Amino acid sequence: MHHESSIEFYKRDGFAVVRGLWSKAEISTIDTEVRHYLERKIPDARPGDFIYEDNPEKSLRCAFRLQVHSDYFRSLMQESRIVKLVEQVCGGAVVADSAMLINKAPLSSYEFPLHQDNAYQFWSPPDAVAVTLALDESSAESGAIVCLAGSHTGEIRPHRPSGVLGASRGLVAVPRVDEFPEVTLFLNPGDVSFHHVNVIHRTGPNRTRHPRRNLGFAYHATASVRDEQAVVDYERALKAFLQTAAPTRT
Ligand SMILES: O=C(O)CCC(=O)C(=O)O
Repeated sequence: MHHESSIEFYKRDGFAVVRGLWSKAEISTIDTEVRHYLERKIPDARPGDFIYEDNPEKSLRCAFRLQVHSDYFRSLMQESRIVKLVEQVCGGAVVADSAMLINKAPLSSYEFPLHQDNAYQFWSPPDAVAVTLALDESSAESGAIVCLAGSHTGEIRPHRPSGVLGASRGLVAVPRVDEFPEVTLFLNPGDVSFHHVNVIHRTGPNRTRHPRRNLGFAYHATASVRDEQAVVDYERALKAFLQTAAPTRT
């Protein structure tokens, strides 16, 4: 594996992919842990920790804050394989913040519109990274992440509430097509992608008959600070949105 070239790629484009960081056997263990997590009752779950599709099956869309509810996923988020890579791209020590599961159920139509993660994470300087560990195949048909190459070097652009449950904010104005090339992050189970918190990205619908599940982990450099007031304001707005819009599972 050529991690050095991934790091160069990340610095230039704002994202990179590392193939086969987890083996097939390890992914099968993680898969079992995900299933157990979703079957078990989480007594202290907060509204918004689980987001469901508004379909008859009420399929899972996102599970947030896995690190709070599960020792297993907290350890996975802190695994040295990922942390070392993140430290290399951030150029120093990092803190692991959160773990989530993002599911695109078979034939689910929801899209995450173009956005920058730092529009709701508020890190300054923006030395923070989102890591995606693929549990299933990500393709253009299954709703892979699409990044705009080089967009991480710009500022955070104006965002507005997206109306999409699980993907709270989207860009107000779509960048011109010639501004940044679009790159689809094709992933196989066990592959990892990492993207800068300022990189503009989106995901499409899943047009396949198979689930497309990713684990997402967030990290920030120890030297970065978060605008805590902005976080509080954002979370208040998000809570209000979830109360009006979120389908519940009975
Ligand atoms: O679908 C995914 O795995 C990633 C979605 C996304 O854009 C994000 O979490 O910021």
